[in-house]
Amino acid sequence: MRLLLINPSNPFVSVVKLKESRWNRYRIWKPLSLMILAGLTPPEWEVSIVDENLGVPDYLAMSRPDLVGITAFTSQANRAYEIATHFRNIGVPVVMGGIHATMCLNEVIERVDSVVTGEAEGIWAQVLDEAWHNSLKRRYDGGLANICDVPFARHDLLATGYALGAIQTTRGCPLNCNFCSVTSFNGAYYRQRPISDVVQEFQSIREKRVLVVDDNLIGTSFKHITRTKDLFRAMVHAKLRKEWIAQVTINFADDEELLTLAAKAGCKGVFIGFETHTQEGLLELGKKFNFLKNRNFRASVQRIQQHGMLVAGSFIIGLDIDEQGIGRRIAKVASQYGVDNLNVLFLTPLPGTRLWDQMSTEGRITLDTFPEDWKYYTLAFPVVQYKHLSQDRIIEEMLSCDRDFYSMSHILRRVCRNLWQNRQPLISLVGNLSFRRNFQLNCKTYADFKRYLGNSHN
Ligand code: B12
Ligand code: SF4
Repeated sequence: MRLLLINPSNPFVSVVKLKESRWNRYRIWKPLSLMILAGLTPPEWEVSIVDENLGVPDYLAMSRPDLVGITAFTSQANRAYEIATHFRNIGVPVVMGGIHATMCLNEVIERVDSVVTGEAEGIWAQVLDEAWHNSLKRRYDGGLANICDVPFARHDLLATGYALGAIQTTRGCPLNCNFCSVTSFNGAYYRQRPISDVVQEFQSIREKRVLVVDDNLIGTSFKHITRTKDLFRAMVHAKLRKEWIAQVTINFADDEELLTLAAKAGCKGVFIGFETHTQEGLLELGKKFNFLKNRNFRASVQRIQQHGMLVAGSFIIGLDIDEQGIGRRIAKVASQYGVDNLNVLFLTPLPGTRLWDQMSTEGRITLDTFPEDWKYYTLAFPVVQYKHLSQDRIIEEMLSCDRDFYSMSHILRRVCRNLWQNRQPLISLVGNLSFRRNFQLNCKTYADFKRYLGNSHN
């Protein structure tokens, strides 16, 4: 029996725009969910993975699978349905799982043969067995997996074309920020994989560079940090010789031993969600823990950088407190913090989040022709009514932020600093140029988006 697993593309997501920007090739990650599903699949199935981010194949020319499994974030849902329709039309059953299928079960179940909600580890074997015997159910629920059951992902699949491999060491987050899906999807309990599994799996990754996909690698308590340090020690001991990047909270900067061990274990950069520079903003987003009293963000960023790591900062634009001028303000704050890269996203209600409930109750969701409009839920489009900023205005704010932060003079200043500090100047240059190019491409994308809004949503 042949199983084909598919990661759908969304043309609005920058990593897909490889033709328009060659810099994006350095940002392509392997789709971990499908590699884990492949890892859970018994050997009697012949598994292959198609990642449409690297190009959409001619499905008709491929040998016909017996079962298709599709994953999708919300922004990939439209394309997922197109693929599902194609395979169902030729008589191949389609199973869909992942975050969108879990949050929008009723929508998805109308468009595929079977939906798997939650995490797959506890249920995938049963799904396959019933597919094998032609008795697929319409719905399965994996719930939250026992973290020790997470298998090694099939890192041997998808051999070429990727800048980074991927691995996951923890799941879940207790913090439940209002815009984020993680607590409702992966649960509030922070689950950590056994250290020996993580180290062994790291060794099986082919790529030199790896994305640790954890939402927060260091966790939220002393106990979590102690485990993270043990993990780093084991990675050093195993002489992995991998270079990796991960998402952490700013609290990463508060523990010198943690920073030293992370750098020794191969950490080359961290991604930190600052979200906003004001206390009111953090309260609005429910991200209170970022607001440690008297935290000096610049000093915190510098402490991380002193260990040779790059810091990419993420901010959200479109909070109720944001007014005209917020774009340039964010660019200025990010420069003051001294981050090496800046990623600004529009405040976007994703299904299943507290923000979604709030925005829909208040009738503020403007792009609401679903499923068509899901493709704009990439956090790079303004999909709701913002309190003080019209849709045109907020796009201008986003562009002015990027124009400012990614001006050639600012890029050169940052890269010279990296050179001077001997802190990955090349990666910093590539990262900055990639963001700058995507900003240029976005100008055209926004013009098209405004036309779409004008025509279909008045
Ligand atoms: C890594 C990551 C990325 C990487 C993806 C790399 C890659 N190639 O996979 C990058 C940086 C590219 C990325 C981009 C985006 N991301 Co992202 N990302 C994540 C992150 C941190 C981890 C995802 C992951 O790999 N998890 C590990 C795997 C094993 O878990 P999983 O995907 O959930 O899969 C399990 C189950 O869902 C299930 N499953 C999944 N698929 C299938 C399919 C079948 C058939 C079955 C049976 C089961 C099944 O089984 C798996 C094992 O249990 C998540 C947060 C999170 N905790 O999930 C956010 C997250 C998925 N991202 C999110 C968002 C919003 C985005 C972006 C839209 C915006 C952005 N700029 O971040 C873009 C969109 C990309 C696109 N293509 O459209 C949201 C999605 C919410 C939603 N409703 O869609 C999340 C949840 C974060 C959040 N704060 O809410 N992301
Ligand atoms: S944004 Fe980060 S800290 Fe907040 S709930 Fe999501 S994963 Fe947790």
